[in-house]
Amino acid sequence: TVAAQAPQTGTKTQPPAGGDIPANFRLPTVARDYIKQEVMIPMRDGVKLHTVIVIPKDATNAPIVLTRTPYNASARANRSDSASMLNALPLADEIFVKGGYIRVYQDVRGKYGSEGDYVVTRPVIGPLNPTKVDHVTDAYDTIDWLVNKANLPQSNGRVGMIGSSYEGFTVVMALLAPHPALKVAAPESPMIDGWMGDDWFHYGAFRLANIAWLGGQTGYKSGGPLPPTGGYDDYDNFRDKSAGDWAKKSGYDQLPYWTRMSQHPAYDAFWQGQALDILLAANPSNVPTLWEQGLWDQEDMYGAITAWEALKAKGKLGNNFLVMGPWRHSQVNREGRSLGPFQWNGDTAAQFREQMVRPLFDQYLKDGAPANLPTAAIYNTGENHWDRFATWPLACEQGCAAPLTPMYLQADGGLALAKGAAGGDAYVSEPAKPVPHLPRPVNFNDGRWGDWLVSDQRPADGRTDVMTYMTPVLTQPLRVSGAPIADLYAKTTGTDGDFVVKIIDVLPPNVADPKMGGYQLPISLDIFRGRYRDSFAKPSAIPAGKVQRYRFRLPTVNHVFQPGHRVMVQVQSSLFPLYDRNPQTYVKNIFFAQPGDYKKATVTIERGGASPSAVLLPIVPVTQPSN
Ligand code: PG9
Repeated sequence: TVAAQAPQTGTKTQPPAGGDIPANFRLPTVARDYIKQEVMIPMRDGVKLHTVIVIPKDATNAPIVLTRTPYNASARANRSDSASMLNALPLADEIFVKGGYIRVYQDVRGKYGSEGDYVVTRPVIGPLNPTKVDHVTDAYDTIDWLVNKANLPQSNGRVGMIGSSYEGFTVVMALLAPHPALKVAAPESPMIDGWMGDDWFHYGAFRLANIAWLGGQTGYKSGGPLPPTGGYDDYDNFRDKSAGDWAKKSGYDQLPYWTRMSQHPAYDAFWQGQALDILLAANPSNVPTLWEQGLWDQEDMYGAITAWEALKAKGKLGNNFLVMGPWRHSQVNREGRSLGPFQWNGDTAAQFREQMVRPLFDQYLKDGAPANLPTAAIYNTGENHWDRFATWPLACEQGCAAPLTPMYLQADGGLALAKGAAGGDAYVSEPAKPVPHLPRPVNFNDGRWGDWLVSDQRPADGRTDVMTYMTPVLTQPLRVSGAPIADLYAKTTGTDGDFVVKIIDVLPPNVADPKMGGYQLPISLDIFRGRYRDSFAKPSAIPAGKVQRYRFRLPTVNHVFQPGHRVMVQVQSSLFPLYDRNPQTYVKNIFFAQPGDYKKATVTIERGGASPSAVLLPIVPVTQPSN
């Protein structure tokens, strides 16, 4: 045994009576450089909305930046419990903190701290919303309260709005009848049309990847667990049942929005009445607006560019600016140096915030210098730099300096500008073995969702149910700047079917990073549900065995294929589990297809002759004047 040493005189060696936890432990107070107020702002119907206001300590005459969110305003305004406003607010707020702005986050009605009823992407007042309130009125009433000096004496009475995705949707809603104090807006990848190409469907194909969101968002006022999915591999979890069966098993028959959505699988009045590009074009605002969208936005790939184009058609380019960067969904508010294995020229997201958002907000909220934004700033993903455009797109079907150029599918997997001989390529599309959108096991939460749109397409290339067409090795650079169109002629032995078209940049076999040699980088891809080939509102069965045309627009690109690369097109009939499986038998509502409806079909992609399947590319000379 070791004998205990005698303690030195004057040192405490024994715990105090009561143990080591003092009765009252108080942390030293550190002076915060901001004031945080949590207030309940009354709306016109008496409902009060929970609002977090973060004010720089000595602010006077400061502009306000507002975000309206379904994702917990308190948490959004509290990245960390820091005494520094810079650290307390999200990274993307750095520009506003440095600029001395007042930052406001508000819970939308019915979520987290706000009173009232929550309605998913609540439509504007009218046939789809019988109440007297919507996000237009809630934004208006909130801004009215914020600019009242009696409520917020530190403000200069001017407000900007910013937000991504759902938070971008609430920005756009505010623009439909803006409060006079709303001086500038930045909708970032806003949800504009849930059916055409944003969160819920793409051209009628349902996005299973978002189904869990609905459980988390509408199962609870303040968040809660998502429905159990079964095993790890979502490919298996969703393969043996329809979306409707999955939803039923997950308790979704208790969720009113699921019921509404699943009763409206087509582009009927329910979706048309919510299409914000149409509502904006009918009532364009004069608020300077910066529309942002990622070129590889895996969630809201449709909204910003479509809304901007609708406003352009209304002659409103004077106050509407477009920015598209090399980003996944909402990456614009984080770091933007890379996406998947692709490295960009610096932190492109910080460049957006510091060189585009901040100058525009400073101009209109602080009388700063003119921001001098171009009509469109679009990252050139092949040459790795920003391009500034006085007009956009550079090529399109009608009304652009250049038309679209067909690149035809050819025999033996060829792809060329000249139309080839008539023929066809057949494959069996088997609903029991759909083409995975990522190599299995694919779990929606495995960390690959954000980058999946730049994932290597080689695992699909070579499958017997994926048709691959490719140009020879390019000897000259090839520039595409605009929105390509997929123009397929195909027949199927089924009575319904999906068509996925991908435009791919194939890297040379030998590149500086050897493992990137031969990488198949998708630059634009989408899915189209065949039943909507003649009408999005009124689907119809595909006549089995008869050639039909499937023509649909693909996401916008600004890309240069470099010499040594090849252009590839892949065509397939499923993209699962991201999109639900098409039973390939015409049924009234695919959400509720029965197991016996899912049938194999032989699909033939026609080439040349009277059925010249092609992708129509916005090809333009490599150097283009930019501003
Ligand atoms: N993309 C998400 C979403 C928006 C609107 C409806 C449903 C989902 C989001 O990131 O907010």
